[in-house]
Amino acid sequence: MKKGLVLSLLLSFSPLVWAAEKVVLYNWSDYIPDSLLADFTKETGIQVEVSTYDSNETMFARLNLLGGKGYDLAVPSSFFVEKMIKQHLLQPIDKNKLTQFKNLDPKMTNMSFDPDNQYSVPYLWGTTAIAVNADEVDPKSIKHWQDLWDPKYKKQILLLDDVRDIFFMGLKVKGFSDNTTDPKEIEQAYLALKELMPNVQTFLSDSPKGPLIQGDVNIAVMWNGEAYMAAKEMDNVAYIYPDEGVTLWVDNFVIPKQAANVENAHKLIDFILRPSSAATILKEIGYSTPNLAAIPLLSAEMAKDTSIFPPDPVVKNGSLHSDLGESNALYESYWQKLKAGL
Ligand code: N2P
Repeated sequence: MKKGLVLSLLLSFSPLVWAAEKVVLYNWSDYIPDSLLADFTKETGIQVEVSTYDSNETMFARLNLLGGKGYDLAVPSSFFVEKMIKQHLLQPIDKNKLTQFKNLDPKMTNMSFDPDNQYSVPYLWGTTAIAVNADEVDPKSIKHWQDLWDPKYKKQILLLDDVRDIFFMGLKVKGFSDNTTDPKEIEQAYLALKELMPNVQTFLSDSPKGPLIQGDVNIAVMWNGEAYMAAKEMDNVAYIYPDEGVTLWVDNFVIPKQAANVENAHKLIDFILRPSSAATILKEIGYSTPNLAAIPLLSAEMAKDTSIFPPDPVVKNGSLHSDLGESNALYESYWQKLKAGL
C-alpha cells in the first residue's frame, strides 16, 4: 500500500506523466508532414497520435459510431462539417485560444457551411482534377471531362475512391449540377460513369499518386497535392483543369463533441496556423493554403504553381459539394454498383 503511494507520487513528478499529454488527430492520409508534428511535440511535450482515413464518408462513419469519442481533431471537407454540425457531433472551437487565427484569408473564413467558424478552422483547400504522365499522354489533348471516355485510354485511368468527386465527372459530362438531388440525373451520371469503366484501372484514395509514379496508369483523377507530390518523384506530370470546371474543396479542423484533450487540440491547431508551419506543409504536400501570412514564405516558383494555387477562372468555375441529405444514399448505392462492375 505504502509502496504504491510512493510509486504514484514518484510517477506524478516524472517525465513519464508529461509524456502522457497527448492529442489524437484523425486526418486524411499524406496530409501533414510527420516532421511538423515532431516539432510540435518537441516544443510542447504533447504527443500526437495520428490515425488516417481516405474519405469523408469513412471518417464520418467512424466518428458517428463512436459518438465523436476517441479523437480530439478531425479534418472533414466543408460539406461534412455541415453534416457533422447538424448531427451534433462537434463542439465549438474557442477562437480566443487561437492566437494565429488572424493569419487566415478572410475569404476562407465565415463560409456558409459554418458562419463565424464556430466549429471549424480551415486547414487546406484544393481541387480534384486530372493528373497525367505527360510522357505518355499529351496534356493538350485533354480539355474536357468527356475526353477521358476515349477508348484509347483503355485501363489507363485511376479514379479516386470518392463518391462525390467522381460523380462530379459523370454529372458534368451530362451537363448537370454536381449538387443535384434529382434521381433521374443521378442515374444518368451513373450510366455515364459505367461507360467509363473500361478505361478505369483502379479506384484509390490512399496515395493515389503511387500507380501514376509506378507507370501503372497514365491518368489519375485526383487531388492537386497528390499531383504535386508525384512531380517530386517523376519527371513529367501535368495537372489539367477541364473546361467544365472541377471540384473545389476546403478541409477544416473540427473538435468532436466528446474529445478528451480539448486544450491540446486547440494548441495543435494554433501551431499549424503559424505562417511557418503552413509554409512547411505546403512545401511538403502541395495543397493550397488559407493562410495568407504563409504566402510570402514560399519560393516564387511555388507561389506561381497553378496546381497549388488554381488560377482565378478555375476557382470561379469550380464547385464545392454541399451536403445532399437524403440523396446521399442514392449516390452511395450507385457508387457501390459501379465499383462492383454492375
Ligand atoms: C490527401 C487528401 C486530400 C483531401 N490524401 C481531399 N479533401
